[in-house]
Amino acid sequence: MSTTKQIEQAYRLAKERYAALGVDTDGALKQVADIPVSIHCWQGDDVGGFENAGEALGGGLAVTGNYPGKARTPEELRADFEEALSVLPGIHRFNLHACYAEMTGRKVDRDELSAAQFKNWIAWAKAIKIGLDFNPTFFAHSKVVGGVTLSSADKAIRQFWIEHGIRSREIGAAIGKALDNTCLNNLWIPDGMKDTPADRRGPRERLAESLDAIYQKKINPKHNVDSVEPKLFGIGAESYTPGSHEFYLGYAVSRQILLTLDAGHFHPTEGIADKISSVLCYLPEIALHVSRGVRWDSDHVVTLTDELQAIAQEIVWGGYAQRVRIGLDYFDASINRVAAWVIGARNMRKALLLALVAPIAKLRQLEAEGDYTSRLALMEDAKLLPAGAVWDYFCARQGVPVGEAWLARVKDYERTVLAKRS
Ligand code: RNT
Ligand code: ZN
Repeated sequence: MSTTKQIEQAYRLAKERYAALGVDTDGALKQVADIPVSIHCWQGDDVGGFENAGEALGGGLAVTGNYPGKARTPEELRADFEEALSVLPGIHRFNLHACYAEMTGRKVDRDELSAAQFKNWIAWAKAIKIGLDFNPTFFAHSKVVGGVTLSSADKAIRQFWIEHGIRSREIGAAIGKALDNTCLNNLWIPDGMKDTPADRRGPRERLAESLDAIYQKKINPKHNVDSVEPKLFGIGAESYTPGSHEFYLGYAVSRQILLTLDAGHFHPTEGIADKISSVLCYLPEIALHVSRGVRWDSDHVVTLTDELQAIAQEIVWGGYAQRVRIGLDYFDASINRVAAWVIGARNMRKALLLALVAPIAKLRQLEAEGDYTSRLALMEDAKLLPAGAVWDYFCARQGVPVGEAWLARVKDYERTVLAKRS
């Protein structure tokens, strides 16, 4: 491991190298810490939640692996997340799902949930000074009948889920108000069909109607902002999902709510980076679920791929840091879950840093001059600029372990805490 002196020396050299290309690394370090990344609660317990409803996950979501030590209680999940936070540089939020409700006394169903079941989460977030985001949970429940919720032909089923959506917005508003920090309320439904449908129109029209019922009530956008998340397909919903990209893009633009682009929800070679500046021509803000698709899975731990870097470049180079709510979305039960959080979150921030130290002004100038040869040449050489030294220095200044040193801490937590869970 490097000493503080070595880290500083390496940074000084890197800074000079970057400065020659017109890049201000000190400025980049100031910015990169302040971009909030919302970390999903569900990596900590395999999308289990705490309702103990005994329902299988379903909805095309599948978590594989049985690595020991998953959080079994809200207290454990909170402790695990704090452990992850302790090795993460920069600002983070925590993204809750409605199924992480804590029943106090009477068990309430999803259509009766209120902020009361989230008061411990709110108190905790306040205590550790993080913002919270929220998601209604439209899966792992007996009222998902025939794989559908808000698009169901059965009015009673639809109504139950509409009520859940309404309750979730009220919870989001209570969270935002209590924390004085806007809560992103993201809606994703599993609705779809395994095989070719005979009616593509009905479910979509019903879905739009259900959504209008959920979003009818005006809520102070300082407390809660709403977003809808499209998906191309899921396991068991391979042929049709009413909530497709076009459906929700049109819905979000016409209702002026947010759209959530999940990196794993499109065709395997279709990235979301290029969609950011397109959608932001028509919406004030969007949300991201940064994920990694692998073949038919859309939820592998985020790694520092070209796609991730392209996403971060679009956010940073486009000047959209204030208009894109970055969130992570993946779940892997085959490795240490705290480490999974850490790896994905650190990669997200590494990608943001890489975008911030790229010689973008120079690249833009070359482009404006029509010198595409030099643009390509610089873009490629810039890939091996000493960003690692900047990242190490950033981690050191943030008071978190440098390089892979975080792993020893998480392994220690595994030995002393996680391994004791049965
Ligand atoms: C599912 C969506 C959704 C979920 C979470 C658990 O494909 O990506 O965001 O991952 O709601
Ligand atoms: Zn998602």
